[in-house]
Amino acid sequence: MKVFLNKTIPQAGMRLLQGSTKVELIQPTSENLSKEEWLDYCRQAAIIANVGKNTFDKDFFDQCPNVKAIALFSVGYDHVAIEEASKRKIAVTNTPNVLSKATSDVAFLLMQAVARKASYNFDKVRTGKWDADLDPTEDLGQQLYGKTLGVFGLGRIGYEMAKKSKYAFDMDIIYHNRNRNHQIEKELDAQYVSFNELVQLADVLSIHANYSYEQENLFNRAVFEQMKSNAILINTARGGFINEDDVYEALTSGKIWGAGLDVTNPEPMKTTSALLSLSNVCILPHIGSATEEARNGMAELMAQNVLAFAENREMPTIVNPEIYL
Ligand code: 8YV
Repeated sequence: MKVFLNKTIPQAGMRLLQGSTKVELIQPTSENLSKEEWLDYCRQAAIIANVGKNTFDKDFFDQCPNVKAIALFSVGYDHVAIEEASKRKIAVTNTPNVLSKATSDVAFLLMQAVARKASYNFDKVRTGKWDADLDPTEDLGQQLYGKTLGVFGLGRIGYEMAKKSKYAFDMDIIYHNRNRNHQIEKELDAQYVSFNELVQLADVLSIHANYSYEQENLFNRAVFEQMKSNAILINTARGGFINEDDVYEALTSGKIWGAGLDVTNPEPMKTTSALLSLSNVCILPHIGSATEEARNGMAELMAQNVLAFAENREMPTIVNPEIYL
């Protein structure tokens, strides 16, 4: 079966794909494909093994009628029109679990970086503004011990973030989610709250939900107005959740205290973004899953999904199992 792999993935996955007799791997000759060149490759394949944010919408499916499965190198699938894929019986798989620890580590890192003004302070060192004459009242951070972590989206990544925060800083955990999770409530003494309560009560509000376009700008001026003035906003999910003009206004007017972002809208973030001029932010270039371990796990899982489809076996992490009903 012809498989179009747009980028070379870590060894663990390449080995599986290259070792299979059922798979004929197509790889592009150049790194930077135009949309048309990319589509030309996709048209030749039955399975698309995709790294990155290419869009798989109705138009894509119309143009590539031979495609039968899409194996993503990500847990998020907001760039795929799942209903449209399901209608056409196209299988879509993602890479959950293997990146939960790595991604939640970045949320945890950002929470601490913002609380202790790490990037601002590093800039002081870098630019020769490390003042030998200590002012004990200047540039103070805040402690996280005993504060309240609000988790928006208590899935696998949200759970890992809650666990770390609970055990490292004895934080109280509140969460908002589509469904309640009684087991996690019991384990972490976590409390389910409404969206408004989450926003109003959290000292740190960390976004971990699955993104869909209806949630664009969910975190906007009206939400920031309800948040605590000492609140830290963390986003390692998708940039689209946050209205960046509104968060800039909230950060500069003192409505919230700081923000740590591993995802932005658009990505890459424009170097002209006003957010980059602020001292109470820490911004990273979407590195949530960027560890050897997580990326190897993602590569292996993506390859296992591809092989399962090619060998007519159940795909380990299918997003739309309804296609087989
Ligand atoms: C990836 C991600 O880095 O898994 C996701 O949803 O956003 C990240 O892990 C990115 O999608 C690369 O394909």
